Amino acid sequence: MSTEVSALRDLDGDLAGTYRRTESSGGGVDPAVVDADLAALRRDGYVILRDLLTPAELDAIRESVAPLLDRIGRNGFEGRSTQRIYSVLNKTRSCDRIADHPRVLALLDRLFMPNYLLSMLQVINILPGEQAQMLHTDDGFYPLPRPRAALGAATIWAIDDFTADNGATDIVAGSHLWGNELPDDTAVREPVVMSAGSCVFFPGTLWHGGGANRSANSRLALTAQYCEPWLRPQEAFTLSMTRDTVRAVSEDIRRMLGYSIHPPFIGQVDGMHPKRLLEPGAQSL
Ligand SMILES: O=C(O)CCC(=O)C(=O)O
Repeated sequence: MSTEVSALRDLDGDLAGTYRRTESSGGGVDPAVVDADLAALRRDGYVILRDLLTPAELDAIRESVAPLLDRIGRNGFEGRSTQRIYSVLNKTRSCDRIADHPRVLALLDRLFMPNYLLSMLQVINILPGEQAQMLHTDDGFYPLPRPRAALGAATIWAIDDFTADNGATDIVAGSHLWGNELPDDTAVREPVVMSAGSCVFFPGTLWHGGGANRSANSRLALTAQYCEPWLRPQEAFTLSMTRDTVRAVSEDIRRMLGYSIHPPFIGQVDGMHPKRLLEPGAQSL
Protein backbone atom coordinates (compact mmCIF):
# COMPACT_ATOMS: atom_id res chain seq x y z
CA MET A 1 0.00 0.00 0.00
CA SER A 2 1.23 3.49 -0.84
CA THR A 3 2.01 5.75 2.12
CA GLU A 4 0.47 8.70 0.23
CA VAL A 5 -2.95 9.30 1.77
CA SER A 6 -5.51 11.83 0.61
CA ALA A 7 -8.62 10.36 2.25
CA LEU A 8 -9.28 8.04 5.21
CA ARG A 9 -10.75 5.45 2.88
CA ASP A 10 -7.25 5.02 1.44
CA LEU A 11 -6.42 3.49 4.82
CA ASP A 12 -9.25 0.99 5.00
CA GLY A 13 -7.04 -2.03 4.33
CA ASP A 14 -5.00 -3.95 6.86
CA LEU A 15 -2.17 -1.64 7.93
CA ALA A 16 -0.72 -4.19 10.34
CA GLY A 17 2.71 -5.62 9.66
CA THR A 18 3.12 -8.29 12.31
CA TYR A 19 -0.49 -9.04 13.30
CA ARG A 20 -2.69 -9.35 10.23
CA ARG A 21 -6.45 -9.44 10.26
CA THR A 22 -7.75 -12.94 11.06
CA GLU A 23 -10.74 -14.61 9.39
CA SER A 24 -13.76 -15.77 11.34
CA SER A 25 -14.33 -19.51 11.53
CA GLY A 26 -17.87 -18.79 10.34
CA GLY A 27 -16.30 -19.08 6.88
CA GLY A 28 -16.35 -22.86 7.26
CA VAL A 29 -20.15 -23.09 7.46
CA ASP A 30 -22.05 -24.23 4.35
CA PRO A 31 -23.25 -20.99 2.68
CA ALA A 32 -26.65 -22.58 1.96
CA VAL A 33 -27.18 -23.10 5.70
CA VAL A 34 -26.24 -19.48 6.40
CA ASP A 35 -28.56 -18.29 3.61
CA ALA A 36 -31.47 -20.15 5.22
CA ASP A 37 -30.66 -18.88 8.73
CA LEU A 38 -30.40 -15.33 7.42
CA ALA A 39 -33.67 -15.54 5.49
CA ALA A 40 -35.53 -16.66 8.64
CA LEU A 41 -33.83 -13.94 10.67
CA ARG A 42 -34.80 -11.22 8.20
CA ARG A 43 -38.39 -12.47 7.92
CA ASP A 44 -39.22 -13.21 11.58
CA GLY A 45 -36.64 -11.19 13.49
CA TYR A 46 -35.14 -14.33 15.04
CA VAL A 47 -33.89 -17.77 14.11
CA ILE A 48 -33.53 -20.84 16.31
CA LEU A 49 -30.30 -22.78 15.74
CA ARG A 50 -31.10 -26.20 17.08
CA ASP A 51 -28.99 -28.75 18.96
CA LEU A 52 -25.55 -27.22 18.49
CA LEU A 53 -24.03 -28.36 21.79
CA THR A 54 -23.28 -31.95 22.79
CA PRO A 55 -24.54 -33.46 26.07
CA ALA A 56 -20.91 -33.45 27.30
CA GLU A 57 -20.56 -29.72 26.54
CA LEU A 58 -23.84 -29.02 28.34
CA ASP A 59 -22.74 -31.02 31.38
CA ALA A 60 -19.41 -29.18 31.50
CA ILE A 61 -21.23 -25.83 31.44
CA ARG A 62 -23.69 -26.84 34.16
CA GLU A 63 -20.94 -28.22 36.37
CA SER A 64 -18.65 -25.22 36.06
CA VAL A 65 -21.25 -22.46 36.45
CA ALA A 66 -23.18 -24.00 39.38
CA PRO A 67 -20.66 -22.88 42.05
CA LEU A 68 -20.52 -19.40 40.50
CA LEU A 69 -24.27 -18.78 40.82
CA ASP A 70 -23.98 -16.99 44.14
CA ARG A 71 -25.64 -13.62 43.39
CA ILE A 72 -29.21 -12.57 42.90
CA GLY A 73 -30.33 -9.73 40.59
CA ARG A 74 -29.98 -6.21 42.02
CA ASN A 75 -33.01 -4.68 40.33
CA GLY A 76 -36.14 -5.51 38.37
CA PHE A 77 -34.24 -5.71 35.08
CA GLU A 78 -31.61 -8.17 36.32
CA GLY A 79 -34.50 -9.93 38.09
CA ARG A 80 -35.00 -10.30 41.83
CA SER A 81 -35.28 -14.07 41.34
CA THR A 82 -32.60 -14.39 38.70
CA GLN A 83 -28.92 -15.21 39.12
CA ARG A 84 -26.33 -13.79 36.74
CA ILE A 85 -22.63 -14.39 36.17
CA TYR A 86 -20.58 -11.70 34.45
CA SER A 87 -16.96 -11.86 33.25
CA VAL A 88 -17.58 -15.49 32.35
CA LEU A 89 -14.43 -15.98 30.26
CA ASN A 90 -12.20 -15.14 33.23
CA LYS A 91 -13.95 -17.79 35.34
CA THR A 92 -14.30 -20.89 33.16
CA ARG A 93 -13.33 -22.20 29.71
CA SER A 94 -16.52 -24.28 29.47
CA CYS A 95 -18.57 -21.47 27.88
CA ASP A 96 -16.14 -20.49 25.11
CA ARG A 97 -18.17 -22.35 22.47
CA ILE A 98 -21.13 -20.12 23.33
CA ALA A 99 -19.13 -17.07 22.24
CA ASP A 100 -17.45 -18.51 19.14
CA HIS A 101 -19.80 -21.09 17.64
CA PRO A 102 -19.13 -21.05 13.85
CA ARG A 103 -22.85 -21.17 12.99
CA VAL A 104 -23.33 -17.92 14.93
CA LEU A 105 -20.17 -16.32 13.56
CA ALA A 106 -21.32 -17.14 10.03
CA LEU A 107 -24.43 -15.02 10.59
CA LEU A 108 -22.46 -12.24 12.25
CA ASP A 109 -20.07 -12.26 9.26
CA ARG A 110 -23.01 -11.49 7.00
CA LEU A 111 -24.54 -8.81 9.24
CA PHE A 112 -21.60 -6.76 10.50
CA MET A 113 -18.26 -5.31 9.47
CA PRO A 114 -15.16 -7.50 9.91
CA ASN A 115 -13.74 -7.46 13.44
CA TYR A 116 -17.17 -7.09 15.06
CA LEU A 117 -16.87 -7.39 18.83
CA LEU A 118 -18.23 -9.45 21.68
CA SER A 119 -20.34 -7.03 23.71
CA MET A 120 -21.53 -9.30 26.51
CA LEU A 121 -21.24 -12.88 27.72
CA GLN A 122 -23.43 -13.71 30.66
CA VAL A 123 -24.97 -16.67 32.45
CA ILE A 124 -28.64 -16.13 33.33
CA ASN A 125 -30.39 -18.53 35.68
CA ILE A 126 -34.11 -17.72 36.10
CA LEU A 127 -35.45 -19.17 39.34
CA PRO A 128 -38.98 -20.47 39.96
CA GLY A 129 -41.39 -17.61 40.69
CA GLU A 130 -39.52 -14.99 38.62
CA GLN A 131 -41.81 -12.55 36.80
CA ALA A 132 -41.55 -11.76 33.11
CA GLN A 133 -38.75 -9.29 32.41
CA MET A 134 -39.63 -5.97 30.80
CA LEU A 135 -39.43 -6.06 27.03
CA HIS A 136 -36.32 -4.36 25.68
CA THR A 137 -33.93 -4.36 22.75
CA ASP A 138 -30.22 -5.04 22.99
CA ASP A 139 -29.00 -2.11 20.90
CA GLY A 140 -31.50 0.51 22.16
CA PHE A 141 -28.81 2.14 24.30
CA TYR A 142 -27.04 3.34 21.15
CA PRO A 143 -28.97 6.58 20.52
CA LEU A 144 -29.73 6.24 16.82
CA PRO A 145 -33.30 6.50 15.52
CA ARG A 146 -35.20 3.45 14.18
CA PRO A 147 -36.05 1.86 11.86
CA ARG A 148 -32.46 1.05 11.04
CA ALA A 149 -30.09 -1.85 10.62
CA ALA A 150 -29.18 -3.58 13.86
CA LEU A 151 -26.00 -2.35 15.51
CA GLY A 152 -25.48 -5.68 17.21
CA ALA A 153 -26.99 -9.12 17.66
CA ALA A 154 -27.64 -11.54 20.49
CA THR A 155 -27.81 -15.24 21.09
CA ILE A 156 -29.53 -16.85 24.03
CA TRP A 157 -28.47 -20.45 24.57
CA ALA A 158 -30.67 -22.97 26.35
CA ILE A 159 -28.56 -24.94 28.81
CA ASP A 160 -31.76 -26.37 30.27
CA ASP A 161 -34.65 -27.09 27.91
CA PHE A 162 -36.67 -23.89 27.33
CA THR A 163 -40.38 -24.67 27.84
CA ALA A 164 -43.51 -22.54 27.61
CA ASP A 165 -43.58 -22.02 31.39
CA ASN A 166 -40.01 -22.15 32.74
CA GLY A 167 -38.78 -18.68 31.75
CA ALA A 168 -37.90 -19.29 28.10
CA THR A 169 -36.99 -16.00 26.44
CA ASP A 170 -40.06 -14.18 25.10
CA ILE A 171 -39.71 -12.52 21.71
CA VAL A 172 -42.02 -10.16 19.83
CA ALA A 173 -41.82 -11.58 16.31
CA GLY A 174 -41.35 -8.97 13.60
CA SER A 175 -40.51 -6.17 16.03
CA HIS A 176 -37.02 -5.82 14.55
CA LEU A 177 -38.73 -3.80 11.80
CA TRP A 178 -40.47 -1.36 14.13
CA GLY A 179 -39.67 2.34 14.19
CA ASN A 180 -39.27 4.21 17.46
CA GLU A 181 -42.56 2.97 18.94
CA LEU A 182 -42.48 1.08 22.24
CA PRO A 183 -44.33 -2.18 22.86
CA ASP A 184 -47.64 -1.75 24.69
CA ASP A 185 -50.02 -4.24 26.30
CA THR A 186 -50.99 -5.56 22.88
CA ALA A 187 -47.44 -6.73 22.07
CA VAL A 188 -47.50 -10.51 21.70
CA ARG A 189 -44.79 -12.19 23.78
CA GLU A 190 -43.95 -15.62 22.37
CA PRO A 191 -41.74 -17.98 24.38
CA VAL A 192 -38.86 -19.48 22.42
CA VAL A 193 -39.34 -23.18 23.11
CA MET A 194 -36.17 -25.14 22.30
CA SER A 195 -34.13 -28.03 23.63
CA ALA A 196 -30.97 -27.66 25.69
CA GLY A 197 -27.99 -27.02 23.40
CA SER A 198 -29.99 -24.85 21.00
CA CYS A 199 -29.85 -21.07 20.74
CA VAL A 200 -32.05 -18.28 19.49
CA PHE A 201 -30.25 -15.64 17.42
CA PHE A 202 -31.79 -12.19 16.94
CA PRO A 203 -30.69 -8.71 15.89
CA GLY A 204 -30.25 -5.95 18.48
CA THR A 205 -33.44 -4.34 17.19
CA LEU A 206 -35.78 -7.17 18.29
CA TRP A 207 -37.98 -6.59 21.35
CA HIS A 208 -37.65 -9.47 23.82
CA GLY A 209 -37.33 -10.28 27.53
CA GLY A 210 -36.84 -13.15 29.92
CA GLY A 211 -40.08 -15.08 30.45
CA ALA A 212 -41.92 -15.67 33.72
CA ASN A 213 -40.82 -18.88 35.40
CA ARG A 214 -44.04 -20.60 36.49
CA SER A 215 -42.37 -24.01 36.80
CA ALA A 216 -40.78 -25.69 39.81
CA ASN A 217 -37.28 -25.65 38.30
CA SER A 218 -34.68 -23.05 37.40
CA ARG A 219 -33.89 -22.19 33.77
CA LEU A 220 -30.20 -21.99 32.96
CA ALA A 221 -29.08 -20.02 29.88
CA LEU A 222 -26.15 -18.09 28.48
CA THR A 223 -26.35 -15.01 26.36
CA ALA A 224 -23.61 -13.80 24.03
CA GLN A 225 -24.07 -10.40 22.44
CA TYR A 226 -22.02 -8.82 19.67
CA CYS A 227 -21.70 -5.32 18.17
CA GLU A 228 -20.23 -3.48 15.22
CA PRO A 229 -16.47 -2.93 15.59
CA TRP A 230 -16.90 0.84 15.76
CA LEU A 231 -19.17 0.75 18.84
CA ARG A 232 -18.39 0.53 22.54
CA PRO A 233 -19.23 -2.97 23.85
CA GLN A 234 -21.34 -3.29 26.99
CA GLU A 235 -18.66 -5.18 28.91
CA ALA A 236 -15.27 -3.45 28.77
CA PHE A 237 -13.50 -6.68 27.90
CA THR A 238 -10.17 -5.06 27.10
CA LEU A 239 -10.13 -3.88 30.73
CA SER A 240 -11.67 -6.91 32.41
CA MET A 241 -10.08 -9.89 30.68
CA THR A 242 -6.77 -11.01 32.12
CA ARG A 243 -3.91 -11.52 29.68
CA ASP A 244 -3.97 -15.21 30.62
CA THR A 245 -7.62 -15.41 29.55
CA VAL A 246 -6.90 -13.62 26.30
CA ARG A 247 -4.05 -16.03 25.53
CA ALA A 248 -6.19 -19.07 26.41
CA VAL A 249 -9.25 -18.36 24.23
CA SER A 250 -9.64 -19.06 20.52
CA GLU A 251 -8.45 -16.57 17.93
CA ASP A 252 -12.12 -15.81 17.15
CA ILE A 253 -12.78 -14.83 20.77
CA ARG A 254 -9.49 -12.95 21.09
CA ARG A 255 -10.37 -10.86 18.05
CA MET A 256 -13.89 -10.24 19.38
CA LEU A 257 -12.57 -9.20 22.81
CA GLY A 258 -10.87 -6.26 21.08
CA TYR A 259 -7.48 -7.73 20.18
CA SER A 260 -8.09 -6.56 16.64
CA ILE A 261 -8.18 -3.31 14.69
CA HIS A 262 -11.16 -1.75 12.97
CA PRO A 263 -9.32 -0.04 10.10
CA PRO A 264 -7.62 2.22 10.13
CA PHE A 265 -6.99 2.94 13.84
CA ILE A 266 -9.78 1.86 16.19
CA GLY A 267 -8.47 -0.48 18.85
CA GLN A 268 -4.80 0.52 18.69
CA VAL A 269 -2.61 0.63 21.79
CA ASP A 270 0.16 3.22 21.77
CA GLY A 271 -0.11 3.33 17.99
CA MET A 272 0.37 -0.41 17.67
CA HIS A 273 -1.71 -3.57 17.29
CA PRO A 274 -3.18 -4.62 20.68
CA LYS A 275 -1.81 -8.15 20.26
CA ARG A 276 1.62 -6.76 21.08
CA LEU A 277 0.40 -6.69 24.68
CA LEU A 278 0.38 -10.49 24.60
CA GLU A 279 4.03 -10.85 23.61
CA PRO A 280 6.37 -12.34 26.22
CA GLY A 281 7.85 -9.52 28.24
CA ALA A 282 5.21 -6.97 27.15
CA GLN A 283 4.75 -4.37 29.84
CA SER A 284 1.58 -4.70 31.91
CA LEU A 285 -0.42 -1.51 31.80
O1 LIG B 1 -32.82 -14.57 30.07
C1 LIG B 1 -33.44 -14.31 29.04
O2 LIG B 1 -34.14 -15.13 28.48
C2 LIG B 1 -33.36 -12.93 28.42
C3 LIG B 1 -32.66 -11.96 29.31
C4 LIG B 1 -32.37 -10.65 28.65
O3 LIG B 1 -32.79 -10.37 27.56
C5 LIG B 1 -31.53 -9.68 29.36
O4 LIG B 1 -31.34 -9.81 30.57
O5 LIG B 1 -31.07 -8.71 28.70
